[in-house]
Amino acid sequence: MPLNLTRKLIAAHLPPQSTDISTIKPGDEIYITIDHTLTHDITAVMSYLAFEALGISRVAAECSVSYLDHNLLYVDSKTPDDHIFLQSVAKKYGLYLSRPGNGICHSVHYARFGIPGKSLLGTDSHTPTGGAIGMLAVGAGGMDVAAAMAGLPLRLIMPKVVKVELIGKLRPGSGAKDVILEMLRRYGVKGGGGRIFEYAGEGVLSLEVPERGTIANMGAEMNATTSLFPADAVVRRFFAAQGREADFVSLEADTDCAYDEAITIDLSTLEPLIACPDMPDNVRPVSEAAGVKVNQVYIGSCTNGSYADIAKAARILKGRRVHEDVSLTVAPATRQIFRELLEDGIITDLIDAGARITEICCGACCGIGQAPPTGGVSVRTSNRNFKGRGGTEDAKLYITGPETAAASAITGRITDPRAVFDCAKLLDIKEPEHYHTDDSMILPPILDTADIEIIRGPNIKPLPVNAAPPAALSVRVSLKTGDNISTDDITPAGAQFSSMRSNIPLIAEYAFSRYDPDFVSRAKGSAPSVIVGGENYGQGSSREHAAITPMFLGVKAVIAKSIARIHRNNLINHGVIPMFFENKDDYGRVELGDELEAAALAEQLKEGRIIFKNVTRNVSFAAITDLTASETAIILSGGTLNWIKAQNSQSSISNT
Ligand code: MIC
Ligand code: SF4
Repeated sequence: MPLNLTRKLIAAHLPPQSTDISTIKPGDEIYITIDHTLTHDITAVMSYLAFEALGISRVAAECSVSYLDHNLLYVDSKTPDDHIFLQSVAKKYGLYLSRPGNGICHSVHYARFGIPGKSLLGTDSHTPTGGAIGMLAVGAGGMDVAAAMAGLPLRLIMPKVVKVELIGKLRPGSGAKDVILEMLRRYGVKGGGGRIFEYAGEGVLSLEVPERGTIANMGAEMNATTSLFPADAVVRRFFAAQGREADFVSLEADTDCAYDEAITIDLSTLEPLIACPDMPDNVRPVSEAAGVKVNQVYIGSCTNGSYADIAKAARILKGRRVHEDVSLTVAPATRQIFRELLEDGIITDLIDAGARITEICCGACCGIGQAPPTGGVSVRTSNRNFKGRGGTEDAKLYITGPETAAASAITGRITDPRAVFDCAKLLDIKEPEHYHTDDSMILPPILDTADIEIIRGPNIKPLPVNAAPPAALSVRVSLKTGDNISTDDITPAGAQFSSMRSNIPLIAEYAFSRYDPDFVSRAKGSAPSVIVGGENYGQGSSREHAAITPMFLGVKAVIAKSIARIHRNNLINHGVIPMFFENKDDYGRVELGDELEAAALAEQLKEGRIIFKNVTRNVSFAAITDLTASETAIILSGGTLNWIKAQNSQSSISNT
């Protein structure tokens, strides 16, 4: 039977004795084996603490890389301490370590480690960037990645495979960012749920690997499981340019294969687009936002920090000056890209124009440095513009491509690049035919690790572990939210907070601090409690702190209209029950502070339907779960760590 590329990759990663791929339907629970893992500094510590707790002596995945790339702004000793810990962990357990300054995890991974056809699990929601080279790349929380490093397969709900047929060619001034912004315009921030977007069609051939990376990367903004491109002649060229042709594997969908859904985008109709505050799907043509006064422009991130992205911006800026009211910062995604830009004189053009070149890292993208001014407007080439994401609560973030960003930096207003530059003059800018390769900032795994000591700074506190849920639950509602609450709302981004990630008791003090500053005291005062959420609760990042900190504060369940994929899994991993209103109108019958009772919680969990009595209002409502049998077992054990340990002890008993 002819298979689409997604199904081919899934079939190749089904553990032995799995059902045949042809019988697997969307919505089925499947397991996939994981070849590569990646972690980064602000999610890694929890993940390696979980890995240590599993008691395994060496990572079991083919290739595991620990990247130090997000928080390089050492505001105090906490983050450098974390980095030393992570470097010692990498040595001890057989991982590669990409040192600070080598580049952003996703951009380095597909260039230096990725292999078409391999699976990749990363503690970051933008791990799907690897789909640019035909990897089956999925974002997850630290616990899932710890399990994958221990050699366990990933539990996944089989998504629908959507064929995204790209036809035509991008016009001058439009770019890959406009393709994914068009997807976001169509699907919205939750419309990709339960879907994998598989790109196909003649238009794909006109997109270079980093452009595909931009598109695959921001599938995360639609809550998609992942996005995938074929490993075709373009990918082969990229591998040759990286000096890695031997790692290239050609991969395409079979002719006449079937898809669950299909859409078409005619690239030649796309004009420059921009996502307006405060959601990535608030997409408009740049011309509609034109004229808004701009204080800050940031060009970089794992989304648009490639050689060609920055070279295009530089060409628009060449011989001109950044507007006096604008701070323009540029951060190439990797050291390799930075070096190419230096060698080609592009960095010179940028600094001549008045750009500030910042460190090679995530930085500004997640509010670690370069916060906009009070009430300011920041135009960014990154991927998320949630409220507060840039580090300033009331700033307005606009997300767009490098051409619009550069044009806006010059005029000081949001500007369609075609209004100030003949964009046909950008068409010759391509990725280098040969990149300078130097992996000296990647420390390879070592074999003899017996004497390696793990160095733990004072900020690294143990990973809290939940207990099994009680038979009956009596709780208060400690928070009621609206729709599209992001993990940035739950666990704020930014330099100060990111440095607290290894210390749950400390970072828990700031849970929801930007959204509702009274949440922590309320949760502590009313523990145990539940959170009531709207649609798409927990969208955005993979940070499991957004599940662990409420759990630490006594939150037993989240009852929402819907919950974003990675966050749902993180809640399960930490024993917090994700539930949904059976009747969405019941959301209106539960208010902050209400007292709820679920008299038969543990029993009803097994049936997936829990009856709550709202004691305060004297009404009852039903909450349902979508837990699979194994997820229910995990919840009943109090989380994944307890569950794996219980499985291990059972199997060692049956093995003896
Ligand atoms: C992000 O882009 O939001 C981050 C920071 O990379 C996160 C990871 C995290 O919050 O720790 C992500 O995308 O998962
Ligand atoms: Fe880093 Fe931003 Fe990419 Fe997240 S989205 S990995 S913070 S550059």
